[in-house]
Amino acid sequence: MAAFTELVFSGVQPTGNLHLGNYLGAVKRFVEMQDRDAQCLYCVVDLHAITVWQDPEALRGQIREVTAAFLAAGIDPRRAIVFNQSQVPQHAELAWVFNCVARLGWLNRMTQFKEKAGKDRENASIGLYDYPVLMAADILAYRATHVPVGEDQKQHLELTRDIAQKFNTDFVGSIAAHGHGEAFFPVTEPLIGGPAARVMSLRDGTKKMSKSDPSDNARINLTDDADAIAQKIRRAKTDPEPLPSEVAGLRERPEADNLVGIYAALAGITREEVLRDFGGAQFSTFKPALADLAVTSLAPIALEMRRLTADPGHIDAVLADGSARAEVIAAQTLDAVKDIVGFVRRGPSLQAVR
Ligand code: AQP
Repeated sequence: MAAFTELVFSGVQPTGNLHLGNYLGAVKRFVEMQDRDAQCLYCVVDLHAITVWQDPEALRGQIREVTAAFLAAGIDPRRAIVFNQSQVPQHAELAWVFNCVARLGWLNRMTQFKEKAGKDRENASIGLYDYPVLMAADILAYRATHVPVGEDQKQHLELTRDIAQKFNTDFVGSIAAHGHGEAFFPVTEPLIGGPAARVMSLRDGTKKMSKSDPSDNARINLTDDADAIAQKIRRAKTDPEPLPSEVAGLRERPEADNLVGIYAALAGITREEVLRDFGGAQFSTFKPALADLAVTSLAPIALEMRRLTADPGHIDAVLADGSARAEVIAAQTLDAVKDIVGFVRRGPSLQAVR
């Protein structure tokens, strides 16, 4: 592997209905990260997907669809490593070690579990509860330094940092004895930000745009055609006031703020710059401009996704190649972790080699 200064990891669940929030908050930024001096790994996190029930045949299609979205958005599988989690067994293996490092109290604080489990908590899968520990393993199996995600993942990223630090502290002597200095795992930097870190529902500006929203009008799907995109933006909830000329004027106006944020992220500019052009405009002027921009940006991605998903053999080959490359890195981490923890493993331990 070439010597990069950064190692970037992120993932998307193949749970269907990939939407504008996933694109602007995550996938579009994955593409931008390729231009940094970084090894990028982008993962279709299928082990995470089964923490809630998935129809097996549909799941296979959804894994290929997320992969197609990665490629159609501009991720180059020769530069980045594109793979699916279940093909690299080290994710689950490291998650077990981290289950023994993470504390129950830490997981009890995770708000996403509370939201997703709802009132029927006793009936939620153990996987759903343990999701953030597996996420820490996804990231740290590659000792990733940077993780681009949407704002909803902030708490999980903090847990990843806590697990890395506790592992480094618990095993400090063994880490040094095996030649890794004072710390084995990096304290990963979350990359959350930009105007679309949290894209909101088109029907309710206080709710996150989400795959599981029962209203299809609440989100723009990456597979929507031009007519559907334009219609959803036309029908998006707004208030009766014109757009303000200053960002401060978007406070207390969640729907207006959301649409301005979406415009800014699609155009690659700031909210301030959007308001410089549209301050004082009515939504009857702004919405068609936003619809045009969204269609121009998203329609080519949808078209390319359709072309790619028509050839599942090609997608499977991309995933197989990426998984093999990912496993080389993850296996090195796991070998070292086993030595540090005190397991006896097949093959010479790093200590014996020295
Ligand atoms: N609304 C959003 N705005 C910005 N970023 C978002 N992300 C998700 N929703 C938004 C980011 O997309 C990446 C992949 O997300 P995921 O597939 O792992 O799962 P998710 O967060 O569970 O997606 P949903 O849509 O929120 O699904 P449900 O309906 O199940 O809750 C992540 O980086 C995420 O931050």
